[in-house]
Amino acid sequence: MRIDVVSIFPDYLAPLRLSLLGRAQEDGLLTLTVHDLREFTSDRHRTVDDTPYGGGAGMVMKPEPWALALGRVLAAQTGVSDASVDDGAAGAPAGGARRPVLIVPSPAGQVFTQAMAHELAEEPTLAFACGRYEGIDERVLDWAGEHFDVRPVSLGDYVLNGGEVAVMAMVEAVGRLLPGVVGNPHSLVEESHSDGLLEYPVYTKPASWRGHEVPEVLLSGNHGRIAQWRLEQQLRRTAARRPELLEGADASAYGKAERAVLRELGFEVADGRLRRA
Ligand code: JEB
Repeated sequence: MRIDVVSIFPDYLAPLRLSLLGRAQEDGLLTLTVHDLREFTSDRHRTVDDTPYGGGAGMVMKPEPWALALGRVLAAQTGVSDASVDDGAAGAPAGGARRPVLIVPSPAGQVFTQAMAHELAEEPTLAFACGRYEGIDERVLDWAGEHFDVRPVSLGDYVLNGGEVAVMAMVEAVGRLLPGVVGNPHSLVEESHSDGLLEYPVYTKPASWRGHEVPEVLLSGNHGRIAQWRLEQQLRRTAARRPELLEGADASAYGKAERAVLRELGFEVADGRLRRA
């Protein structure tokens, strides 16, 4: 996969060169290019912001540097010439090719999920536009929609100072789903959110530590009992921390023991789905 990120703080994205994703880049599984938006300005002060039309607090990112930067990204990702993007001559991609996805982090976007990460991991290229200040002039998104499949996406319902931290999270979530990036593909399916439940607690040696014991069942070697206990822990945690995840969940795989636990937690099974009792 090829990923291009545009930001006024390219160094912010430097940690994406470390660890698992750093290895993925060395192995040629991922090509990550970070572009400095200020390189696409032409005034002496390398200006990327201006005052908002209609008034109000803060500054807004100017459209011109964004068009040049995203034109460069589009050229790099699709091979169309930079100039044809610039003058509006480039229409939909020829031969029915999909438009490249452009993700625009925004507190007003659709909330990023694991399902979205899986969808994005299927794309040949991804572009990310990191805004700052009060955000990017909306016309940039309108114009970009002529060339990209534009997706305004939020990391969650809290306020960040810009898109960079959101991009770090999204690139990590997508990158680790690429074939060969995570050593053991089994560890991908067992985690949180693949079955709609939170993860079960995990333990390692020593079996007794500062008066806290590893649950006896995990030392038993009885894999049936262990699987049963882990599912029960998942249900208890999910009910306590994220009860909204249980409502409507598929309960067709739950047996007598799970149903008893769920009943205790205030849920029951109806038509193969969970609902509040
Ligand atoms: C993303 C951004 C800003 C109002 C207040 C602050 C560009 N979950 C998220 N919270 N905030 C952002 C986000 C995501 N994804 C986010 C991009 C920008 C915040 N700001 C600051 C803009 N409008 C500027």
